[in-house]
Amino acid sequence: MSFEQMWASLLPIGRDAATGGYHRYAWRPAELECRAWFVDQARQRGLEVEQDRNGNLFAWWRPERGRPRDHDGVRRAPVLEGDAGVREQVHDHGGRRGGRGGAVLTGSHLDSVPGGGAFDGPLGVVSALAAIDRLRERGRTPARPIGVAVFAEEEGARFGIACLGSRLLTGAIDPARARGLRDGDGVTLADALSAGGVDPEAIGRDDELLGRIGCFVELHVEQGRALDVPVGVASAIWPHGRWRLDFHGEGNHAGTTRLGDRRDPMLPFAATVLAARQSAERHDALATIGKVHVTPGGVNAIPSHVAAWLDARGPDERAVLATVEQIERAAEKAAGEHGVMAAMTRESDTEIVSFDRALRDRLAGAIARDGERRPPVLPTGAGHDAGILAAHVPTAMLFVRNPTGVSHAPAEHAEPADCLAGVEALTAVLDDLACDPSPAT
Ligand code: HGY
Ligand code: MN
Ligand code: MN
Repeated sequence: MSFEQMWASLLPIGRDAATGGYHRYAWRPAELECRAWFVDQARQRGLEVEQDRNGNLFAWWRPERGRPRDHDGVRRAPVLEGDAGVREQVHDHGGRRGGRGGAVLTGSHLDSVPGGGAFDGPLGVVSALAAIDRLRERGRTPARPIGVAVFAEEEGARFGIACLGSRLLTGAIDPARARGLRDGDGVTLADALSAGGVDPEAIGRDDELLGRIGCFVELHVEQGRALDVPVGVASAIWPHGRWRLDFHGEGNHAGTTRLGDRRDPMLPFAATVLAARQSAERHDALATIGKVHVTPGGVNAIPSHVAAWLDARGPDERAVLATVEQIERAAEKAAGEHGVMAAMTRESDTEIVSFDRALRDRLAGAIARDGERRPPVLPTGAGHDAGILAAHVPTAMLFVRNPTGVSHAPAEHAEPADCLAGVEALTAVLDDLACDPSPAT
């Protein structure tokens, strides 16, 4: 199946016909269908499918048995070499042998935000499978395993923590805390995993699997308007996090409660939304409140409780924290003025990620060698599993141009020609990192 055919076959799954937005939530039917689609595609290619202890999927293309694992690179020394499980720093700067063992992992995720776009996640997975096809068409074979990953619950749209699958794999979240996470219907992650055939007691850091990964290269649609050529390389991910705000007031009748007698949590909530915007502007950061639950949610009832979720990000960690602190103070102040109790809890945070310099340069070199000009290098405000993996293995990202600049919404887009340029770039990268030097080069 070509890239276009794979893309077309995945496209209808979880799509809202009215809006064109996607609803693919971890372990829900649409996302399970996407996972089944991936397993089917992997098996059609004879790749070995593995589901790890944390519900992440991997499709492996392994070197043929009997092939030598090590070789002397003449023009293109591998970043990865040695026995799987040997983990050393990459210190390959431009052609000399760097020491590292393990597989070259690529891939991304198949879950979506509510009403999300088609490209965020799936583009990386479909491109990875298409890149393997291209390598095979060209008679290339891996000298070390190439893996395609589908990480679970990257968006955190169901259980609240973004990159949950990769956080569990790397030990970035306590498994007991993860098991207790609840979705909007009160279902725990433990129960959702059990229903999906994953033993919730077995989740958590997986050193054996991590030890098999030599490096990770995630291809992703660019999520702003920062790229004016088809393909770019990521330099960094901005620090970002999520906080929950709770405003507890007093439920009462909308028609009989005098204004002065009310303890309406909606009022400090509204003040906090405005404060978030002002605070972000003051600190050169970003702050968004995009999700709110009002209890009980009656038109003719003063709410008893408002829960809201704040997403804050920015190029500078201190600025992000200063933004959030100011929002918290504003929430407390506004709550006090209305007889409401306010509380803010941090749900997740991710420090600034600077991608591995040597691997990033290696990617740029491989793409340029392929006849393309050297790709631009750019940071992003969007989070990715690559950002979590980066603390454990050399990690890099490729971005594919997004002409609308829209993401997490139906208008998210990448032109077919740019998608194919992304596949070609990823093919060159995988060839460079994982295959023996070709006789022609
Ligand atoms: O929320 C994010 O930045 C990402 O798209 N998961
Ligand atoms: Mn996303
Ligand atoms: Mn994504």
